[in-house]
Amino acid sequence: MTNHVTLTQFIIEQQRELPGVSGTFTSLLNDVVTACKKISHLVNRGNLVGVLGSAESENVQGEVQKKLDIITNDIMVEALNWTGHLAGMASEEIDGIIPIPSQYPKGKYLALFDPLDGSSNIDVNLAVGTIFSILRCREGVEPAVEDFLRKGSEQVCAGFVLYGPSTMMVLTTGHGVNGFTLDQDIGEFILTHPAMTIPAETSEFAINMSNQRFWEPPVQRYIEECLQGTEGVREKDFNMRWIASMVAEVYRILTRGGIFMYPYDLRDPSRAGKLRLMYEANPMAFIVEQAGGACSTGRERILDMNPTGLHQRVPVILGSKNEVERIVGYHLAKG
Ligand code: AFP
Repeated sequence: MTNHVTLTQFIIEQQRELPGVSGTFTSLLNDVVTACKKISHLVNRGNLVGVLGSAESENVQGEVQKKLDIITNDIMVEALNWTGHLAGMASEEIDGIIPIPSQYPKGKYLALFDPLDGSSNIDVNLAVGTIFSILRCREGVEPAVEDFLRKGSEQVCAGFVLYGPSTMMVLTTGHGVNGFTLDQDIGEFILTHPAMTIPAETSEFAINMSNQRFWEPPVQRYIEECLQGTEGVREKDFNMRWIASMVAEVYRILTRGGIFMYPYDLRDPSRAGKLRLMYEANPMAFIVEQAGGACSTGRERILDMNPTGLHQRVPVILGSKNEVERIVGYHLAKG
């Protein structure tokens, strides 16, 4: 019988290598895994359990919430708030920080999450996911917003779970990227994709083309050159994908390379982009860089950004390193 490595075993063995490790982080990760298994089950059951469709509410970003946005947020909070591993939480669905109820002990980590990314896909039965980011917190303090507003390069761990044809967890603790598949029969994530790496070259791009007229010249130039294919300066044909679910796009890039962009958008100068720094861009940037790829706003490495707000939006260009560097070069050359 094959000796499968479970996610818990993998993390315990990885943590053993590090000095002074208490096991708290492994336990915290198990809390996240428990929540994501519950979410996976609900997403899979869909309308059999009446969870699809819109709720009668908007989130802090002014977006109409799906019922599952609210339910999955509650699942994350309820799985994480009592275990004593966290000092506080922040969610894409909630305005301020989420404190740990006073009756529970506080831990030394902060968790930030997008409980159901790509939720507009849920009613059409396409891939959605959960994205999470773990930061260390000063011990013994009641965390304030400033404690969460730390550079992406300070993340202790980042991961996402893709609820697709199979449920996958992709994880980094700063020592490469590993992928685990949920074995539904035994309820365990099993290491199936060790040491994931993103090829430096690609001929596949993902961008919402309907926003083309709002892009800045460097992105216009890059996409135009891709579209010219063998007849243009790139001298090769490109393929396009757009799933409208960042977890699914990043997973594809981790498995076969590619470039994903939600660039700066001239529609509304007060909103630098669509994606949120703390819940989407930072964790994905950590994962992508750990897999050998790159992630930039076009002008700045995402992981170097000093966050200014819990729900700050940023332009995101990520994926195969050579392509990201080319687009950054176009920004530096001003188009
Ligand atoms: P939702 O969670 O509101 O569906 O947004 C998903 C997302 O943040 C990201 O996962 C997608 O890549 C992107 O937005 C899709 O944006 P468009 O709706 O412009 O295609």
